[in-house]
Amino acid sequence: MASSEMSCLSSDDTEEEKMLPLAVGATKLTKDDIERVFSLYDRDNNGTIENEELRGFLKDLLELVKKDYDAQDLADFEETILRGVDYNQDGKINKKELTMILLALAKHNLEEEHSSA
Ligand SMILES: [Ca+2]
Ligand SMILES: [Ca+2]
Repeated sequence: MASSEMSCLSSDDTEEEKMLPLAVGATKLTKDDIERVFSLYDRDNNGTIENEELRGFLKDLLELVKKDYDAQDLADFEETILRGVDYNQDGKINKKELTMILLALAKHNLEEEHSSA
């Protein structure tokens, strides 16, 4: 009957590739992309990206849009993101909220010339 073969769930993460779909300039996001990004950052799998997870996510995001950033930029960025997409105001990013961020980013990639000094 059911041959339980213990399908190996062990993930070798030898390669340290953190490829965000938007890094390659994707303007079309699939549900898979979002799932992938979400699970990449939601390390404890509790359904939200928060605290250090959020910090890491924001850092990666900021690097995409800005090469030179400092702690202040990161703090501003976090505030902007949370104010913009944290609909339930819990200071965490859930999958729905992440979707909004990724969509906004994809749009940003398109427009690209929104330079505010
Ligand atoms: Ca989490
Ligand atoms: Ca939230």
